Amino acid sequence: MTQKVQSTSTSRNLHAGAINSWSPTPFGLEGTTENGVFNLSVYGPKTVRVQVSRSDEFNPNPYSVVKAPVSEGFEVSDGGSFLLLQTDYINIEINKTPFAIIFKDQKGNIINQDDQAFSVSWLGTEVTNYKKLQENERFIGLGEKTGNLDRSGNAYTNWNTDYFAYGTDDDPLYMSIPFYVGIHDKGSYGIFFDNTHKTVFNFGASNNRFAYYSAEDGEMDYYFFHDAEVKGIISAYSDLTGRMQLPPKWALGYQQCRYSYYPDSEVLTLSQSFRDKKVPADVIYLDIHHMEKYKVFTFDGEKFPDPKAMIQTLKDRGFKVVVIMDPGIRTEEDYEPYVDGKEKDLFLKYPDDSIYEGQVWPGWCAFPDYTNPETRDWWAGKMKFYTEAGVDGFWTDMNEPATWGQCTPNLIDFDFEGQKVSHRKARNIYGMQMARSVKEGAEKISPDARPFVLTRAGFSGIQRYAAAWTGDNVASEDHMLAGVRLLNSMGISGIPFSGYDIGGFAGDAAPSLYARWMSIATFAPLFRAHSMINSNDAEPWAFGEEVEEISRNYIKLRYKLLPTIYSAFYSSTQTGLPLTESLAIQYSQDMNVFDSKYQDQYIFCDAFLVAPVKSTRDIAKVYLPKGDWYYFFNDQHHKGGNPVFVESPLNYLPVFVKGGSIIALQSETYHTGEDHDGVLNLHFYKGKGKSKYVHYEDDGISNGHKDGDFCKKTITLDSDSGSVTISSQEGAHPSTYNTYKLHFHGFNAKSIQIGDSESNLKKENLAFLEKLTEFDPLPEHLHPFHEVKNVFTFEIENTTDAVEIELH
Ligand code: NBV
Repeated sequence: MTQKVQSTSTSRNLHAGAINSWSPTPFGLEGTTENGVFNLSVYGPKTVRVQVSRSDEFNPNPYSVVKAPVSEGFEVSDGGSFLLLQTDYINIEINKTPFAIIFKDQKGNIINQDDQAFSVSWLGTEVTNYKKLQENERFIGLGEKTGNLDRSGNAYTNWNTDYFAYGTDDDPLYMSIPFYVGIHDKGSYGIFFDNTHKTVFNFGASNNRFAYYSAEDGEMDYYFFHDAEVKGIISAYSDLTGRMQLPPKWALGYQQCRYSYYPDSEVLTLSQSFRDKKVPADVIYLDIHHMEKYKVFTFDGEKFPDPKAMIQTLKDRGFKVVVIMDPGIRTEEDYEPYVDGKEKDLFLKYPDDSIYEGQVWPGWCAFPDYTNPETRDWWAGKMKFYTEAGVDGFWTDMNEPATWGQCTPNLIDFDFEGQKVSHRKARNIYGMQMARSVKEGAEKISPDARPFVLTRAGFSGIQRYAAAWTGDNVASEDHMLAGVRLLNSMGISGIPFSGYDIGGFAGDAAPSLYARWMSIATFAPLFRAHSMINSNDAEPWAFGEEVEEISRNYIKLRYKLLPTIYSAFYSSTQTGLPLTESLAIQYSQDMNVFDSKYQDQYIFCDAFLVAPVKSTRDIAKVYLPKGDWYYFFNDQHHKGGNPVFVESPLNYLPVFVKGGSIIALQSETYHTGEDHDGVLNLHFYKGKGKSKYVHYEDDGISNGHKDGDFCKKTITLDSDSGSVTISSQEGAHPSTYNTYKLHFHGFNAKSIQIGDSESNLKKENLAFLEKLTEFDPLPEHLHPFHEVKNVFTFEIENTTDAVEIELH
């Protein structure tokens, strides 16, 4: 089909037109069309890039992608009416008249295709790629986006926005991740539109013909990913845009924040309260009141007369301090960072060379141009101010960038690695470059310590520099659940390390809401409570005895689970897969997982199915996908494929363990720097066939793991034969566990054979799961001891050698 009328006016759609010429390139092929140029390049068997431009050159985004195209592993040929580019996974047919692409799998199934009549088109400077909607197509991902798991029928905008107390359906928020996964009956694929301008993604909103993504300027520059499994697509995307680096272990502990804790005596009391009340915690944040007149790189002399001494006391109590940094620099003539930055010409400017000023907390401010490498270095150098006081982590806020009025003029100039572009192209990347500067600064100052940076704004690739949180949420039940979906969506989009403000930032949480939120966040990658100025106190003990007890128990559970969580973080650095996995990842062809009743459910650390439920509900309907499932607190076995009803009083969040899982727990500790008792509890849950868990340890803080100072063991379970193998240790780091206590769930056995020696199982091997909560009264039928059957334990010594275990 050809398009009959080709308008050249900017007020009507202009199609790229027919292919005029083409030739192979070292990485794929390129050519010209009636109205532009195109280039397809292969980045790997599962990843192909498509660029289409109206001018005869390309101006790619220098920030997101860390991979280069490859020159082998594909074939290019001329099929007559179409060109063919084939990798081991994808067959790409490029129709010649007009230019339009069809992506097929190896079996010839159409996985994704352009709407031929429009494929790549322009409307003025706006460029769009139209994709034919496939039968039963669902769309997931797109990073920090509110709304349903399945994004079909909706449209979203990417434009980094400071949005205080956003609504649970509002868009856009702080971060732009223009990557989504499409799933339909014939397969799944991913698309990453690497254009930093304001972009719109329409998944069949207000039409029944196509999905599209468009940018208000720049080029069509997208990467197409295909794999038989959604996991493979996410891995390919995160391979392209880079993966999270292993965070320091303390960042996985409980973190307490408030806008703001001050003066120093309050911070010290807070830290002591955690220890006195025996609530485990690792991190305390200093929000904007630590500064003098909100000026970054200062401490308020009255509120914090001796920050170094205060931080030292916190360290002695086992706490790390994370400090907030906003980009705005007060334009005050005797304020060193302003004077220095001005002199070195490092701030954003108008095209007439005068400094752009916007108003934020400190008053009128200049804004460092983090898209300029010199500015990034300069800022990084200034961070010594904090590290010398003992600060361990950094929190980059307001980096959309936010200014009062929320309407940054578009004409402002940004360096953009020398491309010299306007705010239209640079806004969405600004926050990520601030986070980058901060991460690089922390690394330069302490090359041996792993940095921790938490950011609000970002773009694709942000996972390389920082963890992310979902900004100014609200203390409501709906927000609690919306936050779970935000994290699940960010996980689909390459950002594994993320969290929400537990309890809600704006407003006052009801005690029950706070308790439930805490229990859900126990199973979130970033575990941080935060609340707004003038709101009620929001520490775990601020809501009465019951909530304190529930919070303490869940926080303790988090610390017991750290061996599993830390190992899952390690694994995510290798695969790019999320720690909180929407069910749509592993069970993408099961339509139930998209049902609004179940869409918040997720898998944590590839083992727990977490069903977030409002605190007002004491019975939850949970969908368990096909397979074996065990209710976490009493081991009750369920065959998946159906919904189940489970009681959900405040002290029991519905959590199930997937059959085949191997979970590692340690004894209670009150912060990550404290020693456990040396026993690693390994829990094996019977499923089907083979499964594995990679147990990972290192010193938790340094970069020694990059040079082999780690301890890694691959533990496999064969549920059918009842056998376990623990590999010999890889890496030189001595394990901190001298004993492994093995717990078998759902297996029937009379004896256990370890290596060559066989022992009959005796009474003392019958284990009971530890009680999760001491808070009474436990409903009788939920009593952890009630249903526990077929659970037995066995202790072995942990050595660096391999071990074979068989159940008979
Ligand atoms: O620095 C104050 C707050 C901070 O606590 C919050 O987490 C950020 O999202 N910040 C926004 C600025 C003002 C919020 C009203």
